[in-house]
Amino acid sequence: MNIRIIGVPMDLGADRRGVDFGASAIRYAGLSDQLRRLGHSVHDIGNIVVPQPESQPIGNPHLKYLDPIVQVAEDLAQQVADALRSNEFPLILGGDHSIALGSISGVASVHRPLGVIWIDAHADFNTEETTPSGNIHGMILAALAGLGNERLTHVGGWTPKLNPDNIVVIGARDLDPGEQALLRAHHVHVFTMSSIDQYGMPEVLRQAIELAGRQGQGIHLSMDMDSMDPREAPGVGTPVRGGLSYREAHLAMEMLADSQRLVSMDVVEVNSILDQENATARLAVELILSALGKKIL
Ligand code: 4U7
Ligand code: MN
Ligand code: MN
Ligand code: MN
Repeated sequence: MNIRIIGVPMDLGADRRGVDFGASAIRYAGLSDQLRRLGHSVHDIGNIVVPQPESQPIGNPHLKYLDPIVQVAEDLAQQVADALRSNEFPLILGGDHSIALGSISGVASVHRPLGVIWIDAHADFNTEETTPSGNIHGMILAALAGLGNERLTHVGGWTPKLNPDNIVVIGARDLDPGEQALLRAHHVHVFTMSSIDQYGMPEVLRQAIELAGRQGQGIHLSMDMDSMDPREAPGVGTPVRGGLSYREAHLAMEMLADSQRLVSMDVVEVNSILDQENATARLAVELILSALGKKIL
């Protein structure tokens, strides 16, 4: 496979914490070399330009840094669509999860319909009405489904990017009250940590691939590293106890690779300031390798 790596040093969608170093930390952990060792060709185009929070007005407190976030999303969407049209698999490195607005808008402009598997401690299904924080990284999946502020929903000039019936959230364990109501009202498929405990990751992934790819479409994987248990991934902005184990996450990646349905992937929320000896970035590399075909035997 030909892989195009796109870094997005974004820390505007969260309260500034240090996830803007994430892309660099993942590269430093040896991503390109290891992908090449797997037999892929790798084209790293570097980072796209993202303004520093200190240089920007916060703006509306319910939609903090809306203008620069939308601007980056428009740019990233173009880059991602360009990669796909050049027959390259877009691998987007964050940055906070607001970057998925650009990555998925770009993928959905080429692969329509598109399924999404969103592995996260959170569902990122708030709108400006329900958000407790005003942080846009908590609103991205809703925006992609056409809900919330029009500037977020209309990146690329069209909406919605996703049908809720093809959205699957895995690993959720911290949902806000208004967010829960929206998830229910729009029938998003959510496999919480309790569902994973009850049914096991193999069954959850089998159903997730079936639901996200129901009409035979491609699937985008959005991997928020805070889905992992904080013991495995200490370097994330918003750690929540009771997350995925090392093997549960790897099995999910391996099953996605076996499905041969992935068309693109992003990895977000690695916070190298809070990390311990780059452990979270190294884990991110291992998970990417499993998702892109690395087998134990
Ligand atoms: B992430 C939160 F209130 N739900 O909206 C919010 F708990 O990309 C957190 O998944 C969102 O890390 C986390 O601010 C966004 C909060
Ligand atoms: Mn997230
Ligand atoms: Mn999260
Ligand atoms: Mn949340």
